[in-house]
Amino acid sequence: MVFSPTRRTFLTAGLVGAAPLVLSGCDVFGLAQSQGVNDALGSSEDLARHVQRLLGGEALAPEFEEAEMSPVFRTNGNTMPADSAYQALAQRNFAGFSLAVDGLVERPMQFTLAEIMAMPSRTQITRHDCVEGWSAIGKWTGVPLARLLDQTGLKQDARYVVFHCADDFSGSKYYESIDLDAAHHPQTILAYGMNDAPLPIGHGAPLRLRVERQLGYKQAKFVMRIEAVASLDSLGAGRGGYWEDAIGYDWYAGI
Ligand SMILES: Nc1nc2c(c(=O)[nH]1)N[C@H]1C(S)=C(S)[C@@H](COP(=O)(O)O)O[C@H]1N2
Ligand SMILES: [Mo]
Repeated sequence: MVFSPTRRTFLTAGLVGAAPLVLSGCDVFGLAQSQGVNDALGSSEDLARHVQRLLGGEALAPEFEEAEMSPVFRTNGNTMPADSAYQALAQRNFAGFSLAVDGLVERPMQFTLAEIMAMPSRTQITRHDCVEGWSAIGKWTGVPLARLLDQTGLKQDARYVVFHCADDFSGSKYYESIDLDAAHHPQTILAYGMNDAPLPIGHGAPLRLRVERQLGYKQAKFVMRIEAVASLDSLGAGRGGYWEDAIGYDWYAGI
């Protein structure tokens, strides 16, 4: 055991409680675009992230039994990218697909689906929590993201991993990002299987991210390219993800 209950209570009350205060203070003054507030937002999110690490360390998200799997796992968000290149790949059952891993890596690489499926895999039964208020338990099979990053290597200045997706909302492609701790977490996988079957298109075929200690919108579907970056500033509006930029969802989104 790492912390006594007293210490845990203290940390939770003292630190987790502090982060929303910083945020609402920013909103009250309507300064959301100013640099100072971006710094404040950054540090409060950093704080929430560090507190989760402090309390849970590299803890695993809960895993469930087969009997606990949801009979229906609904889809959400986009269920079929409009992109014609994606649709051409889908028609060939993704035979011509390859995943690009580039940016601040030592060796930019392309991985075919066959190569990815030949790598060591992980299967996990986890609960997906959507911020809109629904959850579902499903079984995911895929390659640990850490195995791909082992192959490409990361440059010293890499701090985040960005997922570029095939689908869009009104012409803006979906994207998400996670930090390197989440990227190397053992339950962070690029899933190609769901519930003992190939990942359906509606759930993000051919590859979708599972980053199990974070909310549903972080679980990027239709991942075409992974990019290692030093900063999220030049990605979209700079908040690290499609919904973060569009409607201000939290970037870290820990659960
Ligand atoms: N590319 C992409 N990824 C996405 C979305 C999306 O619309 N496009 N929606 C997100 C949201 S809000 C949720 S809750 C989950 C839904 O995953 P599911 O369709 O497998 O249930 O995917 C997330 N990842
Ligand atoms: Mo969601």
